[in-house]
Amino acid sequence: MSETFYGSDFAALQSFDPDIADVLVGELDRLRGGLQLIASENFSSPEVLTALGSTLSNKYAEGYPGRRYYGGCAEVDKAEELAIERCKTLFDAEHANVQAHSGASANQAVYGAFMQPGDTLLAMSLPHGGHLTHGTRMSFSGKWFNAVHYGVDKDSEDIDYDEVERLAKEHKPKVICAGGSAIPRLIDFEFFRRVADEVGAIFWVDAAHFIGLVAGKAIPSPVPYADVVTFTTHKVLRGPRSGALVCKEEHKTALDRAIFPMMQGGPQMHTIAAKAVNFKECATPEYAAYARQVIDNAKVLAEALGEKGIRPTTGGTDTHLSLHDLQPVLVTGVDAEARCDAAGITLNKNAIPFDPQKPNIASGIRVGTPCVTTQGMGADEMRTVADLIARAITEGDADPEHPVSREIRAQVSDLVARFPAYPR
Ligand code: DSN
Repeated sequence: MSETFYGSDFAALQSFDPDIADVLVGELDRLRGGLQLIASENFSSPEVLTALGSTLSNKYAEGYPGRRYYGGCAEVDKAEELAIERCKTLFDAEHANVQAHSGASANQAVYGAFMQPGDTLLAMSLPHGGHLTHGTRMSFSGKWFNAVHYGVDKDSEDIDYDEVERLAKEHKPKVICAGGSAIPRLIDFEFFRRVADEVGAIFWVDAAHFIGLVAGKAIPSPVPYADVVTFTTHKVLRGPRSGALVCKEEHKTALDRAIFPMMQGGPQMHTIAAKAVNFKECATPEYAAYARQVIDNAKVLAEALGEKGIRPTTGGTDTHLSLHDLQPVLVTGVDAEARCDAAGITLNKNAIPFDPQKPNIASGIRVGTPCVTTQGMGADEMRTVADLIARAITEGDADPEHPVSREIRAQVSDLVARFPAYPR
């Protein structure tokens, strides 16, 4: 191994390009200085970031290990083989493809492998918790495929399983998708498998949000039930910003071909190496404890916000996120997001099921605990966080100089100083 590792040389960057160096420091300060509650974000380890900032970024390696279209791939082949094997072991999967650049590209591969333009997809509707790439009109998936959407039940606010079954029987989709971006409850994968079998559909789980909880064995896995499971690697999982998929052996060739050469060209070998590091991290007992704590924290946070009148939809959560209805406190999602932002709390406005507001206004917020749990916070801190959020939303202001914004920011500062992100 060479003694000098060329990567992560911040002093060199600072000297050559102080403008970008300032952005990197500014972002690190932002992460350290506030509360990060976006449910799809996390803090990757320095080891993951080191692999990302490596010379593997230089390598063209179209193809798969041992079958590349370029010479010089011996080292990157080792990284991809490790990532594949670790991913298969972590999820007890028959096959893994670790080349997707993102969750959206992994999802594209599902369409590429199993559907022709005009074919029917059955998936959860975006305003009820689905995802852009699950057949919304603005996305390729809604433009090129006939998307039929199920939603949540009006009373339980959880997936309307009766509707899933009815629509599947009526429309006979090629693919049925479970998963999304704002689903606080566990999904009944066995039910979806049965319905897919009854109508002869492929069963696809987009596990981007909760795969990190599966990796930590904190919730049941979709892998035994689904034909294919796509996911991102940067949410609860805590890896690099990227995607991957696991599938049954019988779909391996179709999905590998759909990733490359159908949807992507050269894989990002530095990111694949970082995914390998991440999968190794996720196989440790420390990670499993982390995944359980993420859920425990999310439950406490959801309940504590509920006690302040910020109602959790479905009555709570089983996962890393909760969705809250702000209508009882007469504040919109967009205002809540801005008030929290001014108070040093980063979260996002979110549509709630049957939302009377437009998506860019929204009646809700989504909060998640991956970041604060990485920082080491527990139940007591979640109650404090709920107090801070509730005060920012009900008494705060979008102006960072407003006295309430200042006061809450000072309390946020004290809290995060006790649980530093990326300790110095
Ligand atoms: N945009 C991501 C999220 O925040 O949930 C999903 O792709």
